[in-house]
Amino acid sequence: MQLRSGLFITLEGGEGVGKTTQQALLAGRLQKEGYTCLCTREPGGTVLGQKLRALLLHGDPIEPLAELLLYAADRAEHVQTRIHPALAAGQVVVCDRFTDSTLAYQGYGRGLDLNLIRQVNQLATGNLQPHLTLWLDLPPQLGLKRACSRTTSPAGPASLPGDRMEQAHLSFHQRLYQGFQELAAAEPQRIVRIDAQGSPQEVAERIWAVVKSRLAQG
Ligand code: T5A
Repeated sequence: MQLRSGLFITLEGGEGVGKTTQQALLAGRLQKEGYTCLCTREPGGTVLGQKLRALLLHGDPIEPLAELLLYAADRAEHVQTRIHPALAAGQVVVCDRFTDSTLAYQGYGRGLDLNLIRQVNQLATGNLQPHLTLWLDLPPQLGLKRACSRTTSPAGPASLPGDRMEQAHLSFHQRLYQGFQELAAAEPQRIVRIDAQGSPQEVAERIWAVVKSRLAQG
């Protein structure tokens, strides 16, 4: 099934809230209903983006402004080469993180000016905004616990060290959690809060109820 101008859905939230898991479940559901779906992510949705992702998450420390601009470079390439073409072809784009992550992490988390970030976001996206943003709401302690369990082998020791953001202090994660709360309150038409507690299937049902209703609006 093709939509006239595509549908752009983003998944947002803190570390380990279940975005990747829910992206796969949502894509499966959409495909079952006959929609063509592009699953992508930021950072790292393009060849250039994969190189930037390695620098951003596993490279040497980066100054906050430089970090902001690298996320913007990843996004500009991603929007132009993947997201716009998929939307133009009438597909549903399901993107794991987008501009709200920059406001939450670089703004509320790192302390960069929110208006500056909005300007950089506008430049990088050419003003493209998601039609629907699903904010997976999970207290930061629970999300970090889930993220840690993913990088820890059953035998005990972590098989991979957490990335730069996962290693940040809990107060950083609490600030960005507050950021997502404020962003959702400011744009209730676009950003829908999803309770991310419960089993993956339970969360997927909550998400599907919202997406189904958005699809019904055409
Ligand atoms: N970033 C990104 C910025 O700072 N600025 C920006 O502008 C952008 C775009 C990206 C990092 O970049 C930063 C933010 C991030 O730190 P990432 O790896 O893409 O890094 O993002 P993460 O949030 O770190 O992704 P995670 O993989 O850690 O978390 P997810 O995708 O939210 O969670 P998921 O699905 O991988 O699940 C984590 C674990 O929990 C289990 C899963 O099986 C997995 O083990 N799980 C559940 N367990 C119990 N109940 C459920 N309902 C569960 N759902 C999943």
